[in-house]
Amino acid sequence: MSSSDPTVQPVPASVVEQVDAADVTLSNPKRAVISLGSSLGNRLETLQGAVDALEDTPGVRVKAVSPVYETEPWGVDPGTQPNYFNAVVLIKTTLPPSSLLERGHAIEEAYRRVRDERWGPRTLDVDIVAYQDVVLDDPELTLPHPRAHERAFVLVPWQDVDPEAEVPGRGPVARLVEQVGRGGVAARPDLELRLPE
Ligand code: A4P
Ligand code: MG
Repeated sequence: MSSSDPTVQPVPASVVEQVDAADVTLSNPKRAVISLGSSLGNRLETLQGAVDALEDTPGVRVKAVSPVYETEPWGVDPGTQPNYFNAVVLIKTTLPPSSLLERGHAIEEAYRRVRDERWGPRTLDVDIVAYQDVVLDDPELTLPHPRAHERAFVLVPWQDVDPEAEVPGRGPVARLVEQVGRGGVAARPDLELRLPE
C-alpha cells in the first residue's frame, strides 16, 4: 500500500450521519468515539455487526460512521499479518465509560475474539478512543486511548466524521494527522458501513 500525498485533501468517501431527533431518547447523553478494527474473517460484515450491536445497546445511539479504510497492521513486522479494515464510530451514550468498555468487550466476544497475542490478528477490536474530554490513567480503561494520537488508522477516519475533533490533552485530530501522515491507510470507497435504521 502506498502512502498518499499529504498535501492532497482526501474527500471523505462515505461518512454517514444521523441527523434526527434521536437524542430525545437519551437524557444528558455524553459523546464518545469508538474505533473498530478487524483483520480476520469477513472484515466488513464484522465491522457492520459491531456498528449494529452498538446501536442495539440500551443507552447508546450511533451518530456517525466513518468510511472504511484498509490499513497495514500496526505494531508488527510488515507482511507478517493480514491487513485490517478500520472505521470510527461517533456515539452518544448515557452509559458511564466502564459500562461502555464492558459492552465493547461483549461485542468482541460475540465475534469470538481470542486474546492470545498482543497486537495479534483479530476478528474484532473495539476500543474507546475518547469519552467526552475525560482523561483517565487506568490500565483497565485509559482515556483517551493511549495510542490513538499516533495511529493514522484511528485519526484519519475520525477526522472524516468530525473534522474539528480534538484528542483530549493531545490537540486537534487534523494536526495529528499531519504529524503522523497517512501512510499504510488506504480508503476503500468501494465498501460502506450502514448507519443502523
Ligand atoms: N484498555 C485500556 N484502555 C482502553 C480503551 N480506551 N479502549 C484495556 C479499550 N480497551 C482499553 O486490550 C487490552 C486491554 O486494554 C483491555 O483489557 C482493556 O481493559 P485488548 O483489546 O484485550 O488487547 P489488544 O487490543 O491486543 O491490546 P492493546 O494494547 O489494547 O492493542 P490496541 O492498542 O487495541 O491495538 N493495526 C491496524 N492497522 N489496525 C488496528 O485496528 N489494532 C491493534 C490493537 C494493533 N494493530 C492494529 C490495530
Ligand atoms: Mg484493544
